[in-house]
Amino acid sequence: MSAFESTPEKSHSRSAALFEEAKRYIPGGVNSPVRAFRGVGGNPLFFQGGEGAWLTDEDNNRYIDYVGAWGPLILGHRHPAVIEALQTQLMQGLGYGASTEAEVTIAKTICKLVPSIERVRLVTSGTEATMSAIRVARGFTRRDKIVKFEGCYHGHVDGLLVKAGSGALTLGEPDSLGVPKAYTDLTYVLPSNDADALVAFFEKHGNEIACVIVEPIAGNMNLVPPLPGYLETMRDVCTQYGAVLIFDEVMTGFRVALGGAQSHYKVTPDMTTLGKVIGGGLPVGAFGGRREIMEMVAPMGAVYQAGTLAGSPLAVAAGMAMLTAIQAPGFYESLNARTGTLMNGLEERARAAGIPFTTHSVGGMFGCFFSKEEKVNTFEQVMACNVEQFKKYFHLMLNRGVYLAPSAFEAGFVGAAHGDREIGLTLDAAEQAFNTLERS
Ligand code: KE4
Repeated sequence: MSAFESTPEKSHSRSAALFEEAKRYIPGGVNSPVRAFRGVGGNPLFFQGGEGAWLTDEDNNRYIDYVGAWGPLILGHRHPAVIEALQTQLMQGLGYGASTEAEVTIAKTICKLVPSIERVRLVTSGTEATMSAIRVARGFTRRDKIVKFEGCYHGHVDGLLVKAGSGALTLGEPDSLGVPKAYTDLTYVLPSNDADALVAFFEKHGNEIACVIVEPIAGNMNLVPPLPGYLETMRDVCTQYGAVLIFDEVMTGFRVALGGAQSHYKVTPDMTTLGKVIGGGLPVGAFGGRREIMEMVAPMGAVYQAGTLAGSPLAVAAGMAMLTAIQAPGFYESLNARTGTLMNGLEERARAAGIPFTTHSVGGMFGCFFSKEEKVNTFEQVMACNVEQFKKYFHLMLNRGVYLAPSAFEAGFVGAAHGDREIGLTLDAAEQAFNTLERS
């Protein structure tokens, strides 16, 4: 088929029917907003299963999957080692509300792979991890105010659903109904990737700050890596003013390198939050860090935190199978190479079609931008991208069997199951898509 022939529209009738029924029982018909396709238009897909790098929807359409359940499935769908670990655990039990050897094993593994984590506590989502880490940082410093950055997302914690204040005001404003102003009055929102603004802020407020929480590689405003020196500056000001530096590695942990973004950039935080990959696709989050900080956590210390299903034997079994597999020699070199091949191929094809397009990638994470910028490095530049062009591209790719994140503000994920065939098919689909888009 030539690069210019359009492919027949896929039928999504069963997904559409399920969506109508879902809306009768679930707000917006989905259990998490981004799944509703409001960022790209049209009805969301409902999926029946996955295998390797491939997803099958309820209308039996198959797609190469670059969402990977939003990051956890770095080995692809239904990896044999994960399935086997789950089957073995299923024969033992689903959970006890008491401790298991597996929790010791995964804690030891996390502390080994991320040396800045001397003590770690498992929870059941990234949100719980960031919420708990902030509480511990406040307990450790006896300070209340926190700093986050525009464009970074850390889960739906009240004090983090905050958008930048107007003008010079760095105090945040609620970014969701139901979040009391009193919460956001404790949250400063600073511009992303701006070391000068960070230093100036800390010179004025540094002694008030309990913690700074940052996605070391922003993955929730599409993918925007830190500018050279930015994380180092953040580390320095936190040390200077006694603020706890929290790297939210829920998405980047074990995704960009075996030791996460902190090992990739060689900047050591005081605390780290994790999720996604460490659960192997099941609900797991974690927060951890320096021993003296983590010993504040109940029952050892006075900062309370708890969870019925924390350390679930099933979730830990899946997570441990994944953490074992990613330690294979050459795993990340191979992942980096495949992501790089995909990004270079997309840029080449967009350039040949005269479409303004640029990418970022780190390890198995990538970001694609319909932008005239050489590289997109700030929240403002992300917001200036051509979102309408992305929406058309998303649907052109979907109709050619490639499932991208349904939002111009999300990162994409390459996993070990994306082989040469999947990358080649993706680039063929992209060539057709770029040649169909209007040159803007
Ligand atoms: P969860 O509570 O959704 O497990 O994790 C929250 C979270 C925390 N920190 C970072 C850096 C994250 O990326 C996330 C969640 N990521 C989104 C994807 N951008 C999850 C997808 C969704 O919200 O449905």
